[in-house]
Amino acid sequence: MKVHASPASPYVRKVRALAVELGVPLEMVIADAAAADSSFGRINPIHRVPALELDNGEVLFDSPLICEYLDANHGGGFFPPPGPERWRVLKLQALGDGIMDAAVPRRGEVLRPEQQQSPARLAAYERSIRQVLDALERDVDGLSGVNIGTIAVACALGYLDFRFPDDAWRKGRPALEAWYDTFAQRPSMVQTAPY
Ligand SMILES: N[C@@H](CCC(=O)N[C@@H](CS)C(=O)NCC(=O)O)C(=O)O
Repeated sequence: MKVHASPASPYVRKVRALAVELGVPLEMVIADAAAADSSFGRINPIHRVPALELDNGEVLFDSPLICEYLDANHGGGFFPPPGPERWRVLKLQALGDGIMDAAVPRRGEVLRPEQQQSPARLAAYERSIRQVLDALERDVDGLSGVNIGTIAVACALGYLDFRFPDDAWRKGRPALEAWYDTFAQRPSMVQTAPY
């Protein structure tokens, strides 16, 4: 199996970290999802990474789907079965992905020439990130175990460190900081650090 990927993408990291946890070998193919020509559209018509190319040529995209596919076909355990624990873990994944959904376009916005940047959009991205971080700090006990939720949150925090080190997200959030410092030492996180 191949994952079409950018080594900086937190969504890609989530897939790769889960694959390491599951012990599934994944070949990483660097893709230019935003390429002006349409070549990547033959892999993923949405033009986003990650995209998982199966050995039979079929392609899956959107990181939650890819992660669930890997879990279902390679041992499982990172997506609980239907029931309260599953909804809790999927909600955690949504919070991690929510940070990514704000931080990735925020990065795009700050790369635009300054006079073209939208202060309102930047403020909205920053507010989402701040409020998710505050929610995680309030309910840090929910970050127990290793599952798709805790992996997603760790990848999101790693992306903030990578792209927005001046945010100092740890300030005022000691419980989240302590949790992340431990989780970030997992081999799945160390081996998938963004670059
Ligand atoms: N919901 C998607 C989001 C994926 C996504 O936004 N990936 C970014 C890279 S971090 C991308 O491919 N961007 C290319 C573009 O927007 O042109 C997922 O979970 O996989």
